[in-house]
Amino acid sequence: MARFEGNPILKPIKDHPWESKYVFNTAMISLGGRIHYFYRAMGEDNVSRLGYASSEDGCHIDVRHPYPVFEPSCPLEKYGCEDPRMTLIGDRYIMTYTAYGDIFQVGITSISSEDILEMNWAWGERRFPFPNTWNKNAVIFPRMIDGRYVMLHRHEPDICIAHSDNLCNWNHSGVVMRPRPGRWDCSKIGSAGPPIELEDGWLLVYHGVDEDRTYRLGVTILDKNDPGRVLGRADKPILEPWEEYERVGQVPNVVFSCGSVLLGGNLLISYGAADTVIGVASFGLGEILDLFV
Ligand code: BMA
Repeated sequence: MARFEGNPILKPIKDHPWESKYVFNTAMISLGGRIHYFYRAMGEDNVSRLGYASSEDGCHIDVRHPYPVFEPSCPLEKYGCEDPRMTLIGDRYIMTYTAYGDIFQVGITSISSEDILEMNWAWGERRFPFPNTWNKNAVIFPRMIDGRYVMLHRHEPDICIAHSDNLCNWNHSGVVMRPRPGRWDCSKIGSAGPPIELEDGWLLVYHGVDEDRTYRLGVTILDKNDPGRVLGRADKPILEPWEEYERVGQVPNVVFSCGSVLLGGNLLISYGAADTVIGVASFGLGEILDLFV
């Protein structure tokens, strides 16, 4: 495992009122030979909006949009749109995020690949599939499984599963994984980015919170044809707050991921650090899979 030595890759920009204080949890996709980030930003008004940046290698950012690319648009989002995750289905990226109003709940929208490449922020309709339910950390699998779309979401404190025929209406259907008493993930858990398909299952990175509210990242493998079944769950976390930028900030001792990308034999994971800046870390896939044997 190696953190990028140039971390943090993204910091707040004082002169941009919407992202002057914190930039953190970020969707991460690989498209058109570049890595694209849609990151949560907070500024003067403490409302979360999404910013956009991109990079050839995921580490050195050379494009950054000066304005928010996604903002609250209705009372259900009055305090912000947080923690985006993106999954390619057909030629559209489906984005799940946390809509924060009187409660926080899952929001879903989408954007075409072409619009991302042209930096034309033409998002589709926004939907809120679990009305009046406190719910967040939703990730969608990149293909149908057994004829249905599949989502993992979080009814505190567990990772749960939901299914859909059309990506619009979702039926919650049970718990997939619970916190483990006495461990680093004892208090609550939630998916990081969308699951990644490997030969023998789905690799899911997730965050676990302990009694001291420290956020770490761990990994689990879900059954390829029945993703509600956990085949393996690594004992130890793969990333925990250690560097100063992960320990000190808006919320101390947090690494929180909303996406990763497989580049050759490496998994590049992006993460919000201390809810203040964004870092990346690279893991050999072999190194991760060894955690399950
Ligand atoms: C969670 C979310 C994340 C945040 C984390 C740590 O509940 O709000 O956006 O990174 O707490 O503060």
